[in-house]
Parts: sequence; C-alpha cells; structure tokens
Amino acid sequence: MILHDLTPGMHPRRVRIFLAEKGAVIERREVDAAAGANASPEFRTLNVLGKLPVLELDDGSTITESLAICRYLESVFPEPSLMGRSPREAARIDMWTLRMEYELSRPVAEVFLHTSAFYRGRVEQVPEVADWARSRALQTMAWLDRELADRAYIAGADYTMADIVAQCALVLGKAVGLRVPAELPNLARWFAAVSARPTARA
Ligand SMILES: N[C@@H](CCC(=O)N[C@@H](CS)C(=O)NCC(=O)O)C(=O)O
Repeated sequence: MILHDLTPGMHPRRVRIFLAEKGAVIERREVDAAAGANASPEFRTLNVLGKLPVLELDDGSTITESLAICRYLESVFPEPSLMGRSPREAARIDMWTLRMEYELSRPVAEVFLHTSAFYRGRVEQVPEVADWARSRALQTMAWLDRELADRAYIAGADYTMADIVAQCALVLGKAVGLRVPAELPNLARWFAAVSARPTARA
C-alpha cells in the first residue's frame, strides 16, 4: 500500500494520525501540490479530482476521500478500534465523525480555501464565504464546548475517528486564525489532550 500524501494538508493528516494510532507503517509518497503536481495528468489517474490523500493498493487500485481510506484501514488494522466494534457503537462514532466533517472541518476548510495564498488562482476566492464559514466554525466550537462538559472525547469516553477529524480541523484552524476561544475551557481541555497524544504530529 502507498499513501500519496501532502504533509501540511488537513485531510492527509487524518490518515497519518489514524495509521499512527494503529501503530501501522506504510509507504508514503509526498506530492508537491504547491508546484501543482496534484493537477498533473499522471496524478489524475490516481484521483480524478486532483486531491490528496490517495491510498494506492497493491493491485494498483486506489481509494480516495480520507474517511473512506480510514474505513478501509480500520478493516486492515482493526486494533485499536477507532470506528466502533458493535453496530450501535459504529453508528454513534459515524454520527459524530460526520458532524465534525460538516459542522467543523468543512467551515474551517472553507476559510482556508477562500483566504489562503495556496488556493489563490486554484479556486474562486470569495471573502464573504470565508467570513460566513469563520462564524459557523466558531458556533460549532461553542456547541462542542457544551458537549465536552461531561465526556472526555467527541463521541464518548474513548478517542475515535471523530476526534481525529475535529483535531485536524483545529490544527488548520490555527493557521487561519481560528483558535479555540478562551471562554471555551472544555474544548480547550479536549484539544490539549488530543494534541498531546504521541500520534498528533504524525
Ligand atoms: N474530501 C476530501 C478532501 C481532500 C482535499 O481537499 N485535499 C486537499 C488537501 S487537505 C488537496 O488535495 N488540495 C489540493 C488542491 O485542491 O489543489 C478528503 O476527505 O480526502
């Protein structure tokens, strides 16, 4: 298996942390997206959308979309479980993972898409979209602070995929000036805990 990677990217970071939590090491190939290598015809044979990460399997087939890649890796490396063992547990973790994807990760990504030098010329940047997304991300953070008042992690007592999605969003958040506000102590405590895990810098 080969992970086609982009070290600074929020979505590839999810997969690296996921693998590190499993104690799994696979081949990694960095793609020079700053130089546009992800838009090349060669790369588009791996992912027609030109996005990272991509997981290339030994038979040459590929899986794209970080959540789908992690779903596959969960089957290949079942321990420790990050996506739930029973149907009920898996559904609860999926629920929180999707909430983190849509309510936190997406707005933070939109701020980056619509303001960063990296995406200038790659996408149409609309400052109003960034403003809206910034306020949406802050609303989600306030909600999460309330959720985390009585549990350690996003989906419950254990660290799961939902935490990985949220922590990677907040890592990117720091780069776009979306830090955890001082008045949200539960979210700050959670972010400090997940950031202190040995896998956080994978
Ligand atoms: N939904 C995709 C998003 C992938 C994505 O947007 N990747 C970014 C890096 S975080 C990328 O490859 N950007 C390069 C570009 O758009 O030129 C996933 O979860 O994998």
